Amino acid sequence: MKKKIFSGVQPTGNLHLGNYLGAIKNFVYLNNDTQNECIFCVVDLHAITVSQNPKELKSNIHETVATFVASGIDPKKSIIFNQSQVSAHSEAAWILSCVARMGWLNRMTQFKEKAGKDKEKASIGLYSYPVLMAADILLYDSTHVPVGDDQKQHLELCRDIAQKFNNDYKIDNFFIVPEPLIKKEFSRIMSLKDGLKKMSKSEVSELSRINLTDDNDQIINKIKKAKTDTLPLPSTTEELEKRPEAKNLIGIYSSLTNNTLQKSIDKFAGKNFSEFKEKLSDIVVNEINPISLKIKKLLDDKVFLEKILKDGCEKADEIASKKIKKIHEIVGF
Ligand code: AQP
Repeated sequence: MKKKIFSGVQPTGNLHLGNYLGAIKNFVYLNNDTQNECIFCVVDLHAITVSQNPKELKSNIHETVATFVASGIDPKKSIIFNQSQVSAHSEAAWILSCVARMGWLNRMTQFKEKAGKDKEKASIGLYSYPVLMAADILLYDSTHVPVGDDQKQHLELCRDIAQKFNNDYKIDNFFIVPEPLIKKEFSRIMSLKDGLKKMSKSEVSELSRINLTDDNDQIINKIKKAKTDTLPLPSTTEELEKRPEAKNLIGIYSSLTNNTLQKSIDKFAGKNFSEFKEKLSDIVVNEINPISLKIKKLLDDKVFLEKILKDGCEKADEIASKKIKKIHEIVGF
């Protein structure tokens, strides 16, 4: 049985090392396996759950497609499209929002984090975001969803929605209950300025993240300025656990070198951060520089990027419109 893979990335600019290591690198790996049918979506409907500048949104959509391709996703093997161009997503989201329960959504920690103290002023879209995410996934009978650790709770909600719909309408397996694909280690990359906060596109400080469009000097400078403690690097995982900034940097190193955490600890135990940071900079530059150069080149060819989206939309629409038609029949429209 072929695995049906679906995942999305918001075109909110500043795609970073966290998005790459938590999600996009895994997309590339899945794209390269001929046993998989992959769909990678630029989730622009999700992006407008917080205010966006329309001109920037358009260019961020292009940047996200360019990042997918520059990282190694082949648009001939995988479907790449933007969500707003396939109307079944919005339609299915409404129907599924009549299946999802308020109590389930009230538990979503990402809404609490993003809405902050002023929940009353958050958009309804930000609150119901996970229902749209469920629609995205379920429309394509996706069996597996590669995401970073921060999306785990939303995926559990998607599974609950699929099961409740199947039960309510008494149709076994109409919606496939998808499995998360979350890497065991290094699935949450943290801010370079605070090892307890996730690396994020919307963080104001540029020094908190390594953008995939950063040049070599920017990367080296950001790693040099990354927060650390004053002790030498630890020699055990127990000690590392208590030092979030060191854990994050060692985690990034391990992820990029395909090493276990233990191997990286053994390599740098007792060394000072300046020596380690030099090695880390080399590894990050080595991985990100070719991607950064390709992104810039692809962004000069908007016609090519638009063609990828147009072709992808046609393929995605063909699948999604069949599914939404069946959903209409099931609910009695
Ligand atoms: N820090 C992270 N570590 C590991 N994985 C991450 N992802 C995001 N941040 C990290 C994963 O990247 C994929 C795309 O994320 P997204 O852009 O759709 O949404 P997000 O999780 O809201 O990303 P950000 O950077 O935190 O954006 P803002 O600041 O706009 O909210 C997802 O698979 C996600 O898990």
